[in-house]
Amino acid sequence: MPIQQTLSIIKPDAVKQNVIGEILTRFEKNGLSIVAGKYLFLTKEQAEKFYDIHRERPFFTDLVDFMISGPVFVSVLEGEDAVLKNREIMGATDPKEAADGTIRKDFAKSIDANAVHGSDSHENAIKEIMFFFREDEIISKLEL
Ligand code: IDP
Ligand code: MG
Repeated sequence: MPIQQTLSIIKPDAVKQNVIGEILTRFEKNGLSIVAGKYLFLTKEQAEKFYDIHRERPFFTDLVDFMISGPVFVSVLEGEDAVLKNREIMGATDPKEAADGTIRKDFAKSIDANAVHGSDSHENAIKEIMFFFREDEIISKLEL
């Protein structure tokens, strides 16, 4: 499997629980490296644009309101098969269905407030990384 990068967002519910460090540790313990990161408060316009693919879904307004309810921690994770690996570490969208030991099982309260976002494909990972980071803000381990 190739070395990939993927975008992670620690959502406002997890930031409020003060578990940014615990969540980042799970990525690192599972072979992913944090190669870029920033703590920020999304604007409504940013949240709407980021979740544009869900614009027609009934939960879109709630999703945007939730994502701007507090600061988030956005990072780029790098490692072998990073997109899929991150999705495995995150667990299912609905924490009720998330496997034991996953982030969503341990930190998410509901399908709306589900602790983390992770890119769902290599193509979307590239788009999502570019949404938040300039090229010079990412320091790949491959370049060191
Ligand atoms: P994902 O975050 O696991 O990739 P998506 O289907 O891409 O899940 O949905 C994006 C986000 O929208 C979810 O993480 C969740 O916060 C929210 N969401 C998805 N489905 C529902 C729903 O049925 N009700 C409320 N919120 C939802
Ligand atoms: Mg998704």
